[in-house]
Amino acid sequence: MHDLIAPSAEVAGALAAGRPLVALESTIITHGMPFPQNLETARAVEEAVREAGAVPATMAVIGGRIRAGLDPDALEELARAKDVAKLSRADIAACLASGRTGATTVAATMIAARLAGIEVFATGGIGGVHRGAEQSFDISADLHELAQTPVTVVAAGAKAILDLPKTLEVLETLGVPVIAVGQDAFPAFWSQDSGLAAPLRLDTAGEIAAAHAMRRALGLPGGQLVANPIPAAHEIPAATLAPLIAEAQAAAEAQGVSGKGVTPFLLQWLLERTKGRTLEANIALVLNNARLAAHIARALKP
Ligand code: PSU
Ligand code: MN
Repeated sequence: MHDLIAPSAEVAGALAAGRPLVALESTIITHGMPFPQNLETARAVEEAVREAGAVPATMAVIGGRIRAGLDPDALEELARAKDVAKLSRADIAACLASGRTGATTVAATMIAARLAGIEVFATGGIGGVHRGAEQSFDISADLHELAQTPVTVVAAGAKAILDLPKTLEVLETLGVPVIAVGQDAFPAFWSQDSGLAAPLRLDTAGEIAAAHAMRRALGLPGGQLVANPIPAAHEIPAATLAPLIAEAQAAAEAQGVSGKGVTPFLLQWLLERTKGRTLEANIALVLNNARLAAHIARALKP
């Protein structure tokens, strides 16, 4: 175990016993959802992982260490905290060195998972290429992390607030396998079908685990993006969201929102304009991803 990882008792026990683990991010708690839904969801996601036979490891930087697995008090403190740093690859070291508290994005959670020896990670959506990136250059570090850190990330595709064709192009350039689960289309977070074909399709957790193990056997750096469609009962049709996303985008530009602020701003805007429907869908898809990730983690064990 790396010195900078501080595992909870549950996570330490699971690692020692060789039990399957699933890493979970914390930016979705601090920046992705409002209180108290963030706390309720974080708890429910951990429980979904346990029910599916794996051990959850929610990652966060606290007191100069990377906590792998948060006890109930630490989880609640994080969910209530304001002004928590949003940590990606660029900021995790400075946050650790200063002893401040930070929440991990997909990129930082992948780094933490690798250090902890955890190969599977569940989240909602990954960061990607933002619309207007040809002007703003806003491309999430999540994509580059997928190219270099060997963790399988289960997400519901990428959010429709991003430029999905460009996101898929960058992932292809970086050599990241993008695997749609049980369908040919690349899912678009709140919707099952983005209208774009996914580069790869696999239908079972066992097949996804086998592909992960094969990359390891080949010594290929980088992970896999598993794009798991939102359950049908919870999806919001892309056509319903399209005009709202355009509005949100215009508002972000008008208000000069940039950098790390863009994703949280757009999510909050959509939550308000759909009266919480995007949040409800987000919760359902994260739970669905947590269950699949647990099955993949189990299938990776001999
Ligand atoms: N998807 C969500 N909520 C979130 C995020 C994604 O539904 O809060 C977070 C993830 O932590 C992801 C990050 O890694 O947004 C991407 O941020 P950026 O685009 O600034 O790289
Ligand atoms: Mn960005």
